[in-house]
Amino acid sequence: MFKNKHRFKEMFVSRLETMHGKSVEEATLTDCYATLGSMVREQLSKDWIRTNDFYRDEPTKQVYYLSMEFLLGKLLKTNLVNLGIRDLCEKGLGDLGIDLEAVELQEPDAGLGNGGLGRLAADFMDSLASLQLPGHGCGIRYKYGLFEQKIVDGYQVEVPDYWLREGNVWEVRKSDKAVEVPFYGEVISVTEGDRIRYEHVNYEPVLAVPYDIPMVGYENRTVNSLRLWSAESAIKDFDFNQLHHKNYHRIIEYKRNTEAISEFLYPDDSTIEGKMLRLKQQYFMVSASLQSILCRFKRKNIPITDLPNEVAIHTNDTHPVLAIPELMRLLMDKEGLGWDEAWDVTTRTISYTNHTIMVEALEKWPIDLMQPLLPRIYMIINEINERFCQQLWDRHPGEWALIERMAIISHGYVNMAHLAVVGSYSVNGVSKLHSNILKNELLSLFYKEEPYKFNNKTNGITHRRWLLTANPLLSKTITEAIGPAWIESPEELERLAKYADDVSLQNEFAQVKQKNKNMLAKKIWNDYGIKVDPASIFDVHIKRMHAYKRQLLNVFHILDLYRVLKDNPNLSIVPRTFLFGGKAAPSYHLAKSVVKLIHTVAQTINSDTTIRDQLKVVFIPNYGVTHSEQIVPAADVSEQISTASKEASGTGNMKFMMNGALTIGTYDGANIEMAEAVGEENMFLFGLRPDEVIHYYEHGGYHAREMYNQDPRLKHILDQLVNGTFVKEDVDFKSIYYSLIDYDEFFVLKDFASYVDAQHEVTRQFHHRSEWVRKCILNVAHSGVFSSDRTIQQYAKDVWRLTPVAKLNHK
Ligand code: 26V
Repeated sequence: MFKNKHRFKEMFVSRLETMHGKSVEEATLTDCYATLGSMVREQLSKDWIRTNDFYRDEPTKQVYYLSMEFLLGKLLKTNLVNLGIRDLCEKGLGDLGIDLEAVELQEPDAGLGNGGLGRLAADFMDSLASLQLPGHGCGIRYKYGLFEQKIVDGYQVEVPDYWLREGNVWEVRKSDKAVEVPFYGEVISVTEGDRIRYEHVNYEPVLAVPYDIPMVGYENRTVNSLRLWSAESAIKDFDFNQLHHKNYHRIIEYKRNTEAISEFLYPDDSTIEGKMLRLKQQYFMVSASLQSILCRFKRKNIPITDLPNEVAIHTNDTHPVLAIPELMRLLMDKEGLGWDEAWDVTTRTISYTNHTIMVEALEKWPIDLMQPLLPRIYMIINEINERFCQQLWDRHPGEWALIERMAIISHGYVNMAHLAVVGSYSVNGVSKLHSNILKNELLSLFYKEEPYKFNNKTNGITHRRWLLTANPLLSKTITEAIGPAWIESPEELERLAKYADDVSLQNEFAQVKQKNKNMLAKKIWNDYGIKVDPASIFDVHIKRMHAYKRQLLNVFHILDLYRVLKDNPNLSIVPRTFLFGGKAAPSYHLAKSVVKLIHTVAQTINSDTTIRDQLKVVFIPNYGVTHSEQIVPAADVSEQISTASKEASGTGNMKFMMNGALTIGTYDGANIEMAEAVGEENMFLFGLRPDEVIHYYEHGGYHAREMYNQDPRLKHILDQLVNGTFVKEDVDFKSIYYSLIDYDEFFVLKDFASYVDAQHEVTRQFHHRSEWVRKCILNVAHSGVFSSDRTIQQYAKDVWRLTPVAKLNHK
């Protein structure tokens, strides 16, 4: 590592000169970022190679985490922290008149994910490396990440996110490790002695080129890899030039179609639009990853049937579940195994996590789409289905309806969740509640057949990024109170609990929160020109925009508060700042209308001087990982108000808890386990319980219009949406109005009263400063169990059966 500050400065100056031909005085912050980034990558490359060599030479089981999304955010800061050199760099750069924080902010966010599922994958990478577990990510190197959200006249406008514009210092292209992925073509059978072998011919090859990104462990010299695949033309430039003019256009089209595969991340977490390209992406990632995994495994010269002892392959939701038929294909067609042997290996290698019960997000591929694109894969899925249905028939003779409901292929579609459950040895949900819903509702028929496959792994977040790095002030306070052990063992945070009543610790906590709020207020002023009162309650709702996450419920509470203030001009309340942030899928009109509504409400309230700045509403545009890191440490109140049963787990909820915000939330996802950990009295829980919601669904919902008629507050709010209060042309808000009055699928009106009561309680308790801060301390103290280290240890032990490689430290 950089030996000392003096040496670091010398290296930095000289690297700046060679890379950019500039002196320190001339250098821009971007130059400094590129320079420091390249120095850091160089520094970690020795450990990276060493880790790889170790994994190659030692008999250690590896896990490969297949995910269509890795929402990495920025890497420089965490890499510096994990390498233990951030202080040195900060001081060294400080001497040169350069602000490290400003340099770090130059890095573009790697936004290769939609939300929770993608960020979870990134947090898992951090925990795997920090726990010295041999685990790697496999994904796609999208040229464009999740769209950039611009707000024009209050509306969301999507702009492509070309995050690779200035290159990516962290990635290493490995052309020699490229593999070919076959699309289209036909399958022929070849008889070889007493067996039939299938061959996929006349296919269109796509070259998959890997780019590896180092995943740095926390102060342990372990550097794992995230391998992201890029799609390229499989036709060499030479052949390209030789091609006859007549073919030219076809070749150009092929090249364009090929490169399109790794061009865009699908910005949709609720529907499966643009289906063909998405399916191509999935197979592309899965096939390339499996080919490279098998290639690495085969270098060990052990029988292929030993694969499950050496390798675990995890599928992050159903998106990579073509891994099941693809592994079958490789084992049978390339390695010569028979069906039964291949099936045995496959079903002992692959495991699956479900991340949602929202029906729209459960993937089903039309056969008409899959069969021509992936003929061999479809053939294998068909065979898996046939055998599975036969097995069901043997167990439940004559039960046609049951078999139809469980089939992998039915009514012209391939049901990916069914394929996932049948083809893997472990199926898990991401919170206790969600795992129970899988067992008792969504996948109950499968649970009855193979109960032993089902288990729970409650999500977690990396406390290194979300507390240690994102909230240095709080980290320092915690370390001063209980020592630094929590950094390695986050469950040690528990020791804070006994100081919850300690007035001096309470003061420290309060001061830290205030400083973080001041910083955020300053940023909001600088970036958006909105003045927010740092003494007000910072009430934060940041996550993807979705009806089930109920940003609307929050807006309705704001509108209600606003009405109260308007009706009582002399009333003084605890001032509140409501912060929103989140992207809506481009085709999700209702969610986009809610973005517009928030802006409209913000404009009305923020410009109304009669309420004397007691309310402010701010929408942070283009919400992403970096915003989250800046906002979470400054939050007083964390909004986790999804319709009970709908949020599989949530991970934002854990980030706020760990940073000492109090949660206002429903009995949903991991909120319930947070309450178990910290005690319900230290949160603000409200609303329908999951079983009540499920009961309503089973009985056709409830009468939303009655709520509207009964509660004058609701009537007033809803009428405002359509009576011209906000804008003359209320088209957008009319759709919101009718979505609630007609059906109210997510129980916004039903939970309104209970939510408003809970919010009153928030206000009441915020007055009692000492009591409030005591609760903040208790939340932090009991948040250790939500570290992704705990989650990953559970996966490693119960699902993947891995052992840490502590030896790496001492080499
Ligand atoms: C579905 C699709 C369908 C095709 C287009 C692209 C796309 C992208 C994502 C999804 C499913 C998203 C599921 C998801 O993000 N679930 C979230 O997972 C978090 C981590 O487990 C969990 O905390 C959240 O509660 C859950 O909503």
